[in-house]
Amino acid sequence: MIQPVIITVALVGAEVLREHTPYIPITPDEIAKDAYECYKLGASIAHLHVRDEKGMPSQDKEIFKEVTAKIKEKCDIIIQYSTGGAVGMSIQERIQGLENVPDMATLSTGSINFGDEVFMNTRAQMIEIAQGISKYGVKPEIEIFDTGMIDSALYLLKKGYISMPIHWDFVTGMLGGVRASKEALQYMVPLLPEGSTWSVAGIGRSQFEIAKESILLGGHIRVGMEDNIYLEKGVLTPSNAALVEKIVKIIEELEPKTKRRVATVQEARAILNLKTV
Ligand code: KMH
Ligand code: ZN
Repeated sequence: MIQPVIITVALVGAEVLREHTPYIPITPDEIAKDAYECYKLGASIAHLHVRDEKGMPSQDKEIFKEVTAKIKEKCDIIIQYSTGGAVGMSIQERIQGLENVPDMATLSTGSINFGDEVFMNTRAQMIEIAQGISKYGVKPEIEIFDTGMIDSALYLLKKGYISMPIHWDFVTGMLGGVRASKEALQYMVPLLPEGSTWSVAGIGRSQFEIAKESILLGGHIRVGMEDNIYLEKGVLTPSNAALVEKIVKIIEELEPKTKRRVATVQEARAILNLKTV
């Protein structure tokens, strides 16, 4: 049986600036245009962060609303908001966009170093975010930057702050977090409760290699300029679409072996137990 691969595109993130690459989308129009181009190539989830008028990370619900409306004018890609925002933001600031009721929102179940700073998620903060997500009936995606974060999420599940079926995203290859390796996935995936779905993101150069491992192991994948700004060694990607195009090619090349192809938005909604629109 064909098992579709859901492609998430993480379009902008909070850390990549124009000084790193001129191609990072910043304005609502640029983000929406990128989302639509990626959708046409096969992406079915847009993982969204937004930026202020200076191009700096923001979690302003009005900017989220504008970006969401601009994307929805063009296509029905699944909208996933970041509740991670940028390091140093308060939890209330990070979760304000939930009021717009996106299809999905992220929930990181642990803290991790981001450069010289800490992306902070204490247990009380995780609970506050989980409660916000549940209040608006949004589906969480559990962000796992390191292995122990799986147990923290299972604690939230046991206490009823999140519920099955859980969708997980392993964000691999951050310095200080879980490695982007097949062995790491082989360790983590069996820890997930029956009925879970999961995807893998690889930071920096690991993006495509770990995506391949995920496809082979039955997972879904995330690509995009939030995680990686290079198409190949030393070559900046000219767009998010080019990254999606590259992963689609990889999925197609692996298809004789994996019997997997790119999921449509409708298939992704069914796999993730999201309501159909
Ligand atoms: N920008 C990071 C500090 C998420 O989107 O939920 C957090 C992050 C995770 O990107
Ligand atoms: Zn993010």
